[in-house]
Amino acid sequence: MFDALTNKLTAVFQKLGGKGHLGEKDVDEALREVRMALLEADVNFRVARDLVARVREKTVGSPLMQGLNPAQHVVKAVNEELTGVLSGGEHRMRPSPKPPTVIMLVGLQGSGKTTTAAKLALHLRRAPGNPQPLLVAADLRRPAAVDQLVALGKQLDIPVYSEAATSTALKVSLNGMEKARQLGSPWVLVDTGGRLHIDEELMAELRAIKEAVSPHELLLVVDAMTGQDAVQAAGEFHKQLGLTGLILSKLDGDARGGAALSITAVTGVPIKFIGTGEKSDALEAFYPDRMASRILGMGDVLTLVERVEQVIDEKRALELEKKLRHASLDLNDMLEQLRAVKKLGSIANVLDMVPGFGAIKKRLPGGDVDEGRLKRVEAIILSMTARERKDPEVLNGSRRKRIAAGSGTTVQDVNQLLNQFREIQKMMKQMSKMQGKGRTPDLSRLLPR
Ligand SMILES: Nc1nc2c(ncn2[C@@H]2O[C@H](COP(=O)(O)OP(=O)(O)O)[C@@H](O)[C@H]2O)c(=O)[nH]1
Ligand SMILES: [Mg+2]
Repeated sequence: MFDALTNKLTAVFQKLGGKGHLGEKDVDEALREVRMALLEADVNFRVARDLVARVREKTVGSPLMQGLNPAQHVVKAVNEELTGVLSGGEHRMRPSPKPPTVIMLVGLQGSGKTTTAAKLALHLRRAPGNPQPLLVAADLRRPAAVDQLVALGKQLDIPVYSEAATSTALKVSLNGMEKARQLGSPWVLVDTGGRLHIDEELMAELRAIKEAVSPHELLLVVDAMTGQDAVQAAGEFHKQLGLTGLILSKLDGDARGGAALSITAVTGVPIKFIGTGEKSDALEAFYPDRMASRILGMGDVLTLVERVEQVIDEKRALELEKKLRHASLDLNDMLEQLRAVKKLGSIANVLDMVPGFGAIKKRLPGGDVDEGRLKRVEAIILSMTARERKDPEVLNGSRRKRIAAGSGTTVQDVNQLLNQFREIQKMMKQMSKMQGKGRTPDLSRLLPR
C-alpha cells in the first residue's frame, strides 16, 4: 500500500548506511530525499517539512545512542517521527459501560460507509462471546443504499434495522435505537447518507441524527484514494460534527498513501481502522507504530499474526509468530497457511504484511499466486510423509518422483515448490536477523554496521 514510498526510503537509508562517517551534510542530503519521497507520496507539505525538521533535531548534533551507528540513528528517528505523525488521540474503540455502544458512520458518497459498517460489525462480532451488533440503515438518500446494507447483513448473518424509502433518516435512526434496546444489542452501527460534496443540507441531517442517537463514536469514512481531498473533507466534517475517529478506506488501491500520513497530523483526529479491500473481512485495526514500521519496509508481523488468530487458534498463532521470528517454518506450516489464506482474505494482502515479501514477490516467477497453483501446492504437500514435511532436505530424486505421482503433478512442480519454499525460508532468515526480540521490529538492524 505504501510500496513506492517504502522503496524510496529504503534506498535513502541504504545509501546512508554505506557511508562510514556521517557529517551534517550527509544527513541533510538524506533528509532532503526523505522529504522528497514523502511529498511524492502525496504527504501534506507542512507535515513532511515538520517531520524532517524534527528528525534533523534528533540526529544532527545530538549524542548517539549506544549501539547505534549514525545511519541507524537517523532511521530510528524517522520511525519515531512517522509514528508520531500517525498517532494522535485514542485509536481503540471502547464499549460504553452502558450498552448499546453507538457508532455513527459518516462520509461523502462512495467513500465506503455502507461497506465499512458491515466490515466493522463483523469485526466487533469477533470479540469473545461473539456479541451480535445491530446495523441501522439510515441512508435514505439513495434507494439502493438500504438494500445494499440489508444484503450485507444477510450475507454476514447480522441483523439490519431498516424502513421503507418513504421514512426519514432521523426516524430510522430513532427506531433503530429502540430496536437495539429490544434486541439487547451491545453495538449499534448507524450507516448514514452522503453527498458528492459537503453541503449544509447533509450536515443538518447528520447533526440531527447525531443528536438523536448520541453516538459514542462518530467515525468519518474517507477514501484514501482521493489523497489530499480526503484530508480536506476530514477537516470540514470534524469542524461541523466533531469526529471521534477516522476510517481510511481503499488503502489497497494504488493510493500513494499520503492521505493516511497527513490526515491525523492535519485534523487532529485519530485513524481507528483501515479498509484494505472490498470484502467484509478487509478491515484492520490501525496501529501507528506498526504502520510506521510497515512504511519503512519492516513488514508487519503483528497484524499478520492477529489475522491468523482469527482463523486458527491463539496457541497456533503464537507458535507461528515464533516461527516467523526464528525462521523455522516447515512445509506443514506452509500447508496450514495455504488453507488459511482463503479465510484470511486476498493472498497479496496477507503476504504484504510479511517482512520482506516485497523482495520475495520480485524474485518469484509470476509474482502472484493463483488458485489453481494453490491447489497443486496443497496436493504436493499432502503427498509427503510427516518427516518430509518437517525436513524437506530429505527429498531426493526418487521421493520427488513418488510425490509427483501421488499428487498428480510433475517432478518439476515439486521442484518449483521446494525452490519457492527455500526462498521463503531464506528471506525469513534474513528478516529474523534484522529483528530484535521485542514485540516491535528492531529498526536499528535495518542497516549494515
Ligand atoms: N478496494 C476497496 N474498495 C472499497 C473499500 N471500501 C469500500 N469499497 C468500495 O467502494 C464502493 C463504495 O462503497 P460504499 O460502501 O457503497 O460507499 P458509501 O456510499 O459511502 O456507502 C463500493 O464499490 C465498495 O465495494 C476498500 O477498503 N477497498
Ligand atoms: Mg452507503
